[in-house]
Amino acid sequence: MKKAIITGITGQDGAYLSEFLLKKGYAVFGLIRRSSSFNTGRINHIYTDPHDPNGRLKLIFGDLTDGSNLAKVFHEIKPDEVYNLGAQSHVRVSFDQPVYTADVDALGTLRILEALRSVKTPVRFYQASSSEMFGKVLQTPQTEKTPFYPRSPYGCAKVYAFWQTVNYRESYGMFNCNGILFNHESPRRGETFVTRKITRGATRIKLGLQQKLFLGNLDARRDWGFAGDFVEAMWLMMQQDVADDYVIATGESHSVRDLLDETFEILDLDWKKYVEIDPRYYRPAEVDTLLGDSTKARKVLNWQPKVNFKELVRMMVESDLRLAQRDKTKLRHQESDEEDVKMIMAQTAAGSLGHKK
Ligand code: NAP
Ligand code: F7E
Repeated sequence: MKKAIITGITGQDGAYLSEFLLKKGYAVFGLIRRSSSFNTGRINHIYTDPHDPNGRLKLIFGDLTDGSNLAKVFHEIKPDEVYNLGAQSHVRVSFDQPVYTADVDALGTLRILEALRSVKTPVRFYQASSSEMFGKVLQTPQTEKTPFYPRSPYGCAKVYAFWQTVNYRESYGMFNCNGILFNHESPRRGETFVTRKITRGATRIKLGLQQKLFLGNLDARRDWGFAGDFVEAMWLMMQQDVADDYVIATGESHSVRDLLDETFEILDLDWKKYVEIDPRYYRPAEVDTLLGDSTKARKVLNWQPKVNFKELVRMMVESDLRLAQRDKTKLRHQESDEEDVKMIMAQTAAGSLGHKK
């Protein structure tokens, strides 16, 4: 049975990739950070009892800032494949925490590469590189040959990790792949990324749970795909005879405004009545437009996306509508529970007063 280690298993891609690898028959080992609150919501449905000898998903505490722990984990597990999906992945936040972002996203990758270099069994490494590396694009559409021009601390950290992944491949003959993935989304997307922020906000507005939606730059354009499709490409890269780097994208670009049109139209609402611009969501430097050309992946990996933009938005709206409905029901129950508690307390007070008399 093949063994895979996934860093960032609690994130959007980690959840989809775990499901995918478990279906392929892998034993999956996920690195998780200690948290004061539960952070395994996206993988609870596939988590098995840690004492079950047949359980194929195991979680291990670890952190990309702790190299000695990474080395220990790799030596103990001796994985066939390592997928490095862990990152401080929010571009806006990287401007507030540039040093931390570099520590996790850039040096974290280097720590993994150094630890893997000393593992004696053959191991393949996947690095979650990003279209953010193209930044202020020097060519459209972007391919594996397009030079990088990162526009954020996040983009810069990912460029560093990209080149170290290549450098370790060329210096030590390691099987290292970079997947240069363009934006990919899903119902499991973090709530502060723009797609999910919009589908979540719009569905809550529809059900009366929220009045307004505050956004930043509506003119930015992205090549948005479905995360479930994109994790297949990660795995395909790791099954090739030769390690290489691939752009993974849909080849279609839409603006944030298009996303608003599509989402609010499904809900039969006019977004202009609800959306307000909040400068807090602007970035010091913006990536205006991204469009990927994944011809190489389509030819070599025989990969292609299955879900298009419209289907993706509908999938996210339907899922968020279900969650909003659940929140509304919970709120109603909370209100009636509150009434019940008040009534019981009033009756108890009256009773205990009566008892005292
Ligand atoms: P995500 O949902 O933000 O998940 C990030 C994961 O990294 C979470 O599991 C998080 O753990 C973990 N993490 C954060 N800091 C860590 C640390 N110090 N040590 C170990 N783990 C840490 O991201 P995603 O969308 O799944 O993306 C997966 C990877 O692909 C990331 O590297 C991202 O930068 C890259 N990428 C994403 C896209 C995209 O459009 N989604 C495109 C290109 C590249 P907690 O749950 O504890 O926070
Ligand atoms: O922003 C604009 C914002 O945060 C998309 C990460 O997964 O993909 C992601 O990075 C665009 C930007 O994604 C809001 O200015 C407007 O132009 O959803 P986002 P991102 O920055 O493209 C890449 C490929 C990664 O690798 C990253 O890890 O939308 N925008 N208004 C907004 N963005 C946010 N978050 N919130 C707003 O209110």
